[in-house]
Amino acid sequence: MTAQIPAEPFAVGLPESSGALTVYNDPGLPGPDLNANPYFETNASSWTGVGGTVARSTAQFHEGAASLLLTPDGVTATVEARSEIVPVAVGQRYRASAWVRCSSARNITLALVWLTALGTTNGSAPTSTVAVSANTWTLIEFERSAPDLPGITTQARIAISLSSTPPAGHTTWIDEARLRLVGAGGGMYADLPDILGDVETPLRVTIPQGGTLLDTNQMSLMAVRRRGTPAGAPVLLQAEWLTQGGGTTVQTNSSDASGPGGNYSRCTFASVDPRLSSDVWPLMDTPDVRGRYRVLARIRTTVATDVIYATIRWGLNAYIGGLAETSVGWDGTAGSTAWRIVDLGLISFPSGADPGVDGLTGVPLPARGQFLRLDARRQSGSGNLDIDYLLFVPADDRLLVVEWNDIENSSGGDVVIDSTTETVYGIRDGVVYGGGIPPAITGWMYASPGTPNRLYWLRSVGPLSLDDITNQTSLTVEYLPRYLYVRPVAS
Ligand SMILES: [Ca+2]
Ligand SMILES: [Ca+2]
Repeated sequence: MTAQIPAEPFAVGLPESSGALTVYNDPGLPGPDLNANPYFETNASSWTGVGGTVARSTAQFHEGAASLLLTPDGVTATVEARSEIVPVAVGQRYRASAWVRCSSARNITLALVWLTALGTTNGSAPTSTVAVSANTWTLIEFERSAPDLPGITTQARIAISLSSTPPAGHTTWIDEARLRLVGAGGGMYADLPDILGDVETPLRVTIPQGGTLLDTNQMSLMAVRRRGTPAGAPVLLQAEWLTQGGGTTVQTNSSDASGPGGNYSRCTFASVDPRLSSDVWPLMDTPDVRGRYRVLARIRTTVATDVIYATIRWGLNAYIGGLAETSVGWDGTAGSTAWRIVDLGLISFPSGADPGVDGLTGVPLPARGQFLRLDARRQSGSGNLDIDYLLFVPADDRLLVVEWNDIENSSGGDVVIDSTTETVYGIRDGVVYGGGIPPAITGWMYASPGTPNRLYWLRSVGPLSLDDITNQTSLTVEYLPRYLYVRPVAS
């Protein structure tokens, strides 16, 4: 028998730092490339030609110094360059994209082919066909959710094709041919490194050069998910993915909105609610779906002084309940036509009674998504309401809102959200410029060992806090590992 000797009579370890974590303002950014060879810089591996040949080519390139050359055999009806097959998950949304260039003006199609575990195609593949000019690089890009019917989709590949028996002279170059998971690109969240210790610990979050946050009316929101697989939580619902209702249509691409293609919805109030609705969402039934979420909408009004109200309604298959209306336009003192992220209130997945766990085993039960509906009405004015996306921020753990204009200005300095001392302050050259009135909601941030910790960061929220989709924030997260009794030797 060996005796366990306490290493040191300390219950607190040495300070740990995450290093700089970059959080992007756009929650729709896709994650890393899922296919192995999108750029063709070294070879043409992982790609197959059908009705023609594929080979690496340095004659043309959109990225780096090489691309994939697809040469039709001149006799096959549909000629295709196919990627390898990669795993996907039902209900998750994927972005397919490729730059293409053809020796002749013609139509070129990008397809996202869903496959079962057996490798058989699952339903018709969504496609996007673009008429390209001769010898001109053109981007083809779209997003789609992996379907769960009629079979189970577990794999996918992308394919670039030329139809109508292309002649051999329709040589086509392909570059940056990518398949990516939407929302996995560090938009509005950062995953913390494994937390040391054996109990939860408060976080000190520093935003270097964060003094730019201290503009009048600027507010930010921080929250944490630290159970299950945080990446499995429902987060982003783009307006353009939803069923467009009364007086509401998807608008052509705007670079200041999130998503490819037509990327926001415009409500002209020409007819009545609902403005946007969704069948059951998300499609995944997992314990990670469960929870209370704060629903935020990225919106703008085309006339600054319009008085507009919005509300979210939800239920199992149709709406059975709703939240109080929220004013999303003119607040009576200041108005803007810029994009803002406004709070519509709290909802739960699932709605109604939820045991949470199997009472016999304690194992968390999967939870189902919900029917969702956004209603909006114009109380006064003449303009439109534009809706970019709905965002679901976990609200059943820690959640904090900072009103930066209450903080003393340390222009050019850092700002700190310090849950160890429960203060928010500006600091420059090691000198504290002072805290102000406490944040509106003070769920100070904690992280836990033994589970993934995902920190949500919404740089600009609230009715007067203008959101720039191209913005990003650098966060440094520090903490002291905490132990129930003693700190082990290895820490
Ligand atoms: Ca390339
Ligand atoms: Ca959008």
